[in-house]
Amino acid sequence: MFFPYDGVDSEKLIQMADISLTEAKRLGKNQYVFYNDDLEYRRVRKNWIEHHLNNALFNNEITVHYQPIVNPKTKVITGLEALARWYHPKEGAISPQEFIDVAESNGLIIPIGTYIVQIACQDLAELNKRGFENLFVSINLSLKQLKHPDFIPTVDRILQTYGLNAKQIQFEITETMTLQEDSELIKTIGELKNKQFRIAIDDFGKGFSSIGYLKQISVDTLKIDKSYVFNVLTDEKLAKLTNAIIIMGQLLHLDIVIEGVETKEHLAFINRFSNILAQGYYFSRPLPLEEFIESSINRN
Ligand code: G
Ligand code: MN
Repeated sequence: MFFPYDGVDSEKLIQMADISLTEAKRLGKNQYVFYNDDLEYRRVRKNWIEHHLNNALFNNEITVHYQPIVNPKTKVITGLEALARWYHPKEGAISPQEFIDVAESNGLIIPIGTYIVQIACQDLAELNKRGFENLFVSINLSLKQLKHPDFIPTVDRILQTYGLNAKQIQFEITETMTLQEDSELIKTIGELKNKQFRIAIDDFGKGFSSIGYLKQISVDTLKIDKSYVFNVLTDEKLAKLTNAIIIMGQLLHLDIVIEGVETKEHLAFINRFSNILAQGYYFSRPLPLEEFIESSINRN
């Protein structure tokens, strides 16, 4: 960035330099990045989010929607992924990728994460009461949340409040969480397993550490990253890799969920495999609880 064209106050200039540096790092080694309009837009947006996130939680602007996880052949729903949504009365929808990132960096992920677990459990109890007794709810966790010493006691307390069984709850952790040599984290995941919670690896195959994960922790489910199904129709190598991941997962007796199934063609591809689960817009978008209940009642 250039003084004085991009800004005159030092705080803003430092922030711009920081954003340019982050962008350069994102692009790879030995890069430089000039500050530009796109980065400026992101800076302003990030500041806005930081400023409004705290109130969002207290004003109930953050809600939880549910996306069905289905057997793609029979369309039977086995579970629901709980997904956070933020709708600001003036600004409209703010995507979870945007606000979860900010929440991770300023610590708000702890109260937001607890809130999501609480709502998901409350809704699961409601589902059980209304006859959906065999579903599980799958909840995304952030590394910070999982590392917080109060995480397990908080989850225990919420479970007790709603009289739920841990078997109906799955926690999704992503492979970007570095487990390497983090024995504390591995212990926490082991403790969750002992308490009968299900553990899923989310976005499996997106990063570099997937197999390492399977060596270190015991999990129940692999959720194959959306980028696989998006490209299997045109990329033969990726199709074979997908096949290999499914075989590996099944050898390990894991549930396999194919994420991002959007079209009939995607469905035809995944229907070549047996005993897998799938999730994506083809089956359903994430829905508010009541809409999910209504649509399932109408379907039957
Ligand atoms: O990282 P994770 O797999 O938890 O991300 C889930 C996100 O993916 C949610 O925000 C959800 O709305 C989105 N999503 C769910 N199904 C589809 C799909 O079929 N296509 C695309 N592009 N996104 C999806
Ligand atoms: Mn997920």
